[in-house]
Amino acid sequence: MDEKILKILRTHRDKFTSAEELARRVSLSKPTLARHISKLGDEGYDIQHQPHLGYKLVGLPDRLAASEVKWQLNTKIIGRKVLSYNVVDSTNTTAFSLARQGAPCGTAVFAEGQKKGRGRRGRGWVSPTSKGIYLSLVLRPHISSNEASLITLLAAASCAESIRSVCGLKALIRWPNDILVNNKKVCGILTEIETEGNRVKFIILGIGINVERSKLPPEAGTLRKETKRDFSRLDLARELLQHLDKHYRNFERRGAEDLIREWKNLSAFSGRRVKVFLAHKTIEGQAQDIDDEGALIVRLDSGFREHVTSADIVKIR
Ligand code: BT5
Repeated sequence: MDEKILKILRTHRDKFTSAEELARRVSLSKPTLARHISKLGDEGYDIQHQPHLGYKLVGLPDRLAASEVKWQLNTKIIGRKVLSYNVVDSTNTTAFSLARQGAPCGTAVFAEGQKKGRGRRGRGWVSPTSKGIYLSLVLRPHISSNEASLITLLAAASCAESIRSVCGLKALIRWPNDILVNNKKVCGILTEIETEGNRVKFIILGIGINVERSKLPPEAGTLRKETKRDFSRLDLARELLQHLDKHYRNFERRGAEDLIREWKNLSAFSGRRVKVFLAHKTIEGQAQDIDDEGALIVRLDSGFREHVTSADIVKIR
């Protein structure tokens, strides 16, 4: 019922809808309608009421509610199903179990907060409630497992682009999975895969973005602190889904060529000297390129070109 009321108010955004008309359209009496409106107010919807004019929606709650994320979302695959939770252990864990139950490609899982947000290699992701975006997507690309890192590239390009367009910030990608603004990490990506033989069965793509200031590790930055623009988490979340959809569909149709080209324009490295911490050694050289499986090509001082598939931290000089 609340959804029906909201749908009408959203469609007439910035205009009053008379109480009579609204009540008639949702088949409620006016007093019952008033109770629903008051409940929506408690949930954070700012609905103005003028006795002679009716109701007008003037503000949305600062929550990533599925209905708000989906409202007139212009995507074909990503976000075709959106679920939103209050606080979960990890949206990646939730998405994993949904994927195992057959959730379709593009299913998006949002949470307001995470109790056990995960980074890579057993590290954590600090996820203060309602201060960031915590999103996991179920993806079912037709690729082999050694191409899975292209999905991280795809996510990184989408994150950087959406931060640029919504916040007006020069977001850069630090290969493989970080987004930096003014050299501070504002976003991290965690790609987890389930395989069947050499094929990818599904991928859970987790994205964490720091929006509001709060207690975060020293290397972290937040978008609110870096930008002067007024934006909402909802605007950013919706923009992110649009970019992910654009890149994902293009990737499915045409492969990674366009993606890699666009990725390079957003890379913090391109030609810079980097230090790469691998599992058993540390290498230093010039970051030259990305290969067609998404590995970073580092030219060592000896001239040898090392293809780095999974490094830990890459430092830029
Ligand atoms: C990442 O790992 O950067 C991947 C983070 C992915 C988080 C998303 S949130 C939605 C989804 N559900 C999850 O449970 N996870 C995903 P890594 O490169 O390993 O970086 C982790 C390191 O970043 C930590 O060891 C800290 O040093 C630092 N860190 C932790 N929380 C941070 C934050 N909020 N902002 C910036 N840095 C953080």
